Amino acid sequence: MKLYDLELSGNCYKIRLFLSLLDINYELVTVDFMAGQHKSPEFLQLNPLGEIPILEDDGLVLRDSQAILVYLAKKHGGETWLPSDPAGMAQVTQWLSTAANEIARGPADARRNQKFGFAVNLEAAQQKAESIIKTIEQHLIPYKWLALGRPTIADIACFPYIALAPEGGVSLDKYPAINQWCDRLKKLPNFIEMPGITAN
Ligand SMILES: N[C@@H](CCC(=O)N[C@@H](CS)C(=O)NCC(=O)O)C(=O)O
Repeated sequence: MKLYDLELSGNCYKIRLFLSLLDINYELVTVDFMAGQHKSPEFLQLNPLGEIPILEDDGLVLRDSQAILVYLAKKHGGETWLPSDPAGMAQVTQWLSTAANEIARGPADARRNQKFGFAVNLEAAQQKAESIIKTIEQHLIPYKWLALGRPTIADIACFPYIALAPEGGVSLDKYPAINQWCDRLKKLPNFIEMPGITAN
């Protein structure tokens, strides 16, 4: 199994983290993002969107971090991380969509601007970040995990860019339930760090 990766990408980190939690060995291919390797003709054959992460496994080429989490959960995680019953699957999937929409256009976009200088409407991204962070805080007050009362790929998909929100100028200081959720994730066996997310 091969993961096309960038260390500073929260979307790539989702996959590295989940592969570690699943205790799966794989080959890491570091993409030279600054040189635009992800837009090269060879790379566009793997992903016409010119984005990472990409997973290659047994001839299958998959783009999109949420789709890759689904694939790994169903291939290696049994019913634990993404159950097959309609209600359970949908309850996890609604958070995968949140990761790809509200979180991507909120805290992830604010960080893209503040950390990497991408042209983003910072004020709009920070407002969206505050809004989704408040929603998640309220959701987590009575619950330990985002869905089903246990760790699932809902948590893995949403965690990186929520935890990295301060790098986009959005503080998490006012959100105790989110901080406790992050601490719970960091205690999962085989948790790994990325720059900006430490284990303690
Ligand atoms: N929906 C995709 C988004 C992936 C994405 O935006 N990746 C960034 C790195 S974190 C990228 O490759 N950006 C290149 C670009 O937008 O041109 C996912 O969840 O994997």
